[in-house]
Amino acid sequence: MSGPITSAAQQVFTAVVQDEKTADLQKDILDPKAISAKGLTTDHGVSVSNTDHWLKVHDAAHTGPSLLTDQIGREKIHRFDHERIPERVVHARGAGAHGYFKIFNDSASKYTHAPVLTDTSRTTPVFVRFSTVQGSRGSADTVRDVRGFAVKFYTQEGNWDIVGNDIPVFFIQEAMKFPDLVHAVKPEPQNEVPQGQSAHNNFWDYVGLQPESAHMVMWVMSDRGIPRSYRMMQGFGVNTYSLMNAKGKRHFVKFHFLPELGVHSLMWDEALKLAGQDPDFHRKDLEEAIQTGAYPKWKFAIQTIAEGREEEFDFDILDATKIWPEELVPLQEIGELVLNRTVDEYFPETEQVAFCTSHVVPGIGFSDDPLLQGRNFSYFDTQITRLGVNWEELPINRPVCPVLNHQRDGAMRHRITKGNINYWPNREGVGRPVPVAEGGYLDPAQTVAGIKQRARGTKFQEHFNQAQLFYNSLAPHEKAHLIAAISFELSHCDDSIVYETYSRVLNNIDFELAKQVATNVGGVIPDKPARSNHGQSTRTLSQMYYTPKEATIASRRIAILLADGFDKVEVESLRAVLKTGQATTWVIGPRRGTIRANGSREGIWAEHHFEGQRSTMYDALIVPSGAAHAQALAVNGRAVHWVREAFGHCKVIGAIGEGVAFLREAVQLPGVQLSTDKSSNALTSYGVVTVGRYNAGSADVLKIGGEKGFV
Ligand code: HDE
Repeated sequence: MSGPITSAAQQVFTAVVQDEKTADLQKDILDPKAISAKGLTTDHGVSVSNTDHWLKVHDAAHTGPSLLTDQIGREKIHRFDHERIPERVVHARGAGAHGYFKIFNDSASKYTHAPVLTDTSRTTPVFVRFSTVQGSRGSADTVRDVRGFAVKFYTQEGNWDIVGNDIPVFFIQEAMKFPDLVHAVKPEPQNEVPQGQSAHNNFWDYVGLQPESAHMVMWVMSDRGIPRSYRMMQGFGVNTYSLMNAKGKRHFVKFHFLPELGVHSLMWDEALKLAGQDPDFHRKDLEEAIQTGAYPKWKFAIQTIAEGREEEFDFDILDATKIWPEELVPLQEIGELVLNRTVDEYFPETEQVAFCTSHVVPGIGFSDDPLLQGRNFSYFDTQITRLGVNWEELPINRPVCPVLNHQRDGAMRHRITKGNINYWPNREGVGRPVPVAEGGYLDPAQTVAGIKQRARGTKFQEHFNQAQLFYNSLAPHEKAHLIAAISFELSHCDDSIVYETYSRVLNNIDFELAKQVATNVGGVIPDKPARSNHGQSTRTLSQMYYTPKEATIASRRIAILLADGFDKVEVESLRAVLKTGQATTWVIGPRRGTIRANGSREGIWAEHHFEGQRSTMYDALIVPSGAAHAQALAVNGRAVHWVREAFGHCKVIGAIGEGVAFLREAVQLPGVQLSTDKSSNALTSYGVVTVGRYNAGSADVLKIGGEKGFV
């Protein structure tokens, strides 16, 4: 899907990336073209004259044995043998990009003295990695799963990592359960099946026996589990952190990222097809948006609770299976995150980037959230297995501020530290600890008392209130999708204990939900609710709440279906208008090549043929006018299927002139009456916009009308 970067886009791109981290990375960037005069060398820099023939004993007629003595051949093969490193035990598949973070005002100084959150003159470079959780590095992007949303802020006070997800809660309350959860969701041990899916016995067995997962299961089975794009997801820090202001006052805090484009999802049928048609759909989508200059953007917001007020809620504010409802704790939008540069090379950047929840900067701290406490141990440790103990020296991970300490040696040490001092205290005062008053990190003094025991607080015992709150807050079509999703998953479980147990769990959330799922999957159909539904809802949980107020086509992929005999002037002006709105257009035709315009030998180049790319890869499609073109489309089964499938996935469909007749007569969309009345909006809720002959001045007819998800 991604084309070459245009020179104009490249210029914008070079103009905006002169930040400290980009400058820092330049030290390690090799441009092979710039030094190509040197030619090929071994790893120790010696010029190589031949890399294709192993040194061997042979004469003109016979190929003899290869000689171990060939140091060049050996190096090439040995080096290759060691190209792989362990993939992440979770979140193995990901995509990353560079960008920046800026705050709008200094309102957060009430809560924190961290300049990254208070100094309006700063632009902090960031690296963000999005990921799926269950699948391995080569799995598909559009599977149903949680998405990782990990942000590394390269601040002047050191690196700060928010290692978050696109869902605000988690499956478990306690870090120690994590290995069980991950074993249960990952492919089963006996046959390593299934890949990239939670639809199997072990996952549903585990969550059925862990009622604290109920809330999170609702989120993953909702449309949030199949985002349209990484750029259209919320991001959440999930855990409860803390902020400390200049006076030493502490607040508990949750971190949020809100996408400028709103929250949008695929439809399940689309996600399933995309997993085969384009397994890199999200990865390429991120790259394409940045390269066309439609930079992904999020508002950054915090929720804060003053220390001392933590007991005022009917849930424990340290419990990661609970949200802090926004009616109780409003969001405060304080900054903006923008991604404006793709990586130069995947492995050294996206694969080697390593996040740690324990990476905070002065003014930001932790809480006793038991999940967070465990995570603070885990991340550093896992990076040692993946990358070695000196992983923080790797270019993508090293801070932009100076690093000085007496940690030394270890495999792959890069830095060379001068002098004879590698300990503290020392007679020369080298590498002295920094007093808190001068910016040293402060661990606040806290009174801690209690009985040493393996337990969790009382409010941690309640698991269904917020699962109900979430379910009640969904729009009817979102509920229908959720029921279909759980039914899909439980249908893939062939152990009756598993699907029967889970239908019982669902009855603690909602009676109708439990009945419908149990009916679909052959579970235990309840005759009465296991627990009454409290009936409460909150509008910020439905993803419909995040639809942008102003409809936008920015970064949307619009297909133009053409066959020979179309109206060239119309299509060219159409493309120009869509480009102004920052959408990308793609001509799809009966062949890759020039599609001839009406009455002309000239035409327009089709980037793909109908078979090569499917409607699933586009957000909208347009059928322009032209009698011969419309007739040719009408007799092409694949073209007709293209439109029908797009309709089934609630895509916006535009048609002009004879294109309308093609829709009406050949495609025959079920239940839809086509209108050529441009002023009529009646059909937009079906995802269909029909227009009369295209008027070059009016782009409004092409607005993305039907919100995906309405059926
Ligand atoms: Fe992670 N998690 N996690 N996790 N997690 C990892 O670290 C872990 C949890 C999240 O793009 C690992 O570098 C434990 C919650 C993301 O590189 C590992 C627990 C949330 C990423 C690890 C959790 C996350 C990871 C594997 C329970 C959302 C990918 C590789 C206590 C807030 C970051 C790695 C990237 C990765 C441990 C739970 C998000 C093993 C022990 C909750 C986005 O350290």
